[in-house]
Amino acid sequence: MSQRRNEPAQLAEAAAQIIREKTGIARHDLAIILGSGWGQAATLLGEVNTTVTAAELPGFYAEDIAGHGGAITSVRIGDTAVNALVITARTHYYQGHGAAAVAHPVRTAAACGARHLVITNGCGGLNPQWTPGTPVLIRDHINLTGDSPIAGAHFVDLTDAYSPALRRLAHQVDPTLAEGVYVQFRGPHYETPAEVKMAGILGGDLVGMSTSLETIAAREAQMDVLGISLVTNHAAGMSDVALSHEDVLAAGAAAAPRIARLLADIVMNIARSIDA
Ligand code: 8IG
Repeated sequence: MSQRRNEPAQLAEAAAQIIREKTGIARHDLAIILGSGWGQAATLLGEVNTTVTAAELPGFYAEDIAGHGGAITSVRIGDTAVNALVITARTHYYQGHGAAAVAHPVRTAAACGARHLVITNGCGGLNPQWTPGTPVLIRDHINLTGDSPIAGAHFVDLTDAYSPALRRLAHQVDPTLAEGVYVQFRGPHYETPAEVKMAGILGGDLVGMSTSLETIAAREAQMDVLGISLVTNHAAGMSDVALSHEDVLAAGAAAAPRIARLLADIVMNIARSIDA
């Protein structure tokens, strides 16, 4: 293996080592990435152990975007023995640091021992019935970035990339949860109405700027992935109103308590299945 290919793994191991030291926990079983609108969930998940800020960890970009935090918090899930990493220190592809930087938090979680990854995001919805505030399970994705976090001849299978078993655990919590195909665009601009129409013709239901590259990295690391989107806006052209980041944040804030409860219940269900 070339030196270049090893670099992401070494950087993730360096960050994991700091997390082990600062938390005093040798192994975290589960990781949860909190996207736009999902921030309140952290307080419901369980007892907080330690928070490590992005600035303390190699490979993380302590960015300053409204609605995006920047830390990794170690939480013991409910009454289980499962230790989870709650990650708000996410790097987006549109920040321009490349796909490996996007994958780094996922690889760090894997290096901490995590075999399960819950990825959340805020996104636009194509189904007009999905009003802002609707949570949707990700069934599959279409990666329109044209990029991959994987370098070299490592041909990772993406069949069932979004674990059917974890989706069943989520449906136990809420059987009415819709499922959809997530389409990752590069961003940071929102789509044109024509691009949203294209996404629909391709088989997409949700449009966003994250998750797909993270899921690819997680599957490379053989983690089981659950993806949950919060539809914070009708995708461009699907309603009369123009898109604004402020409206997106407001929809996220309005849905926050409900969504936090849902995520906490789903994570608890996953933690119990790990604990069992
Ligand atoms: I929140 O409508 C959120 N993120 N690409 N399109 C894309 N990303 C988003 C959208 C959206 N809403």
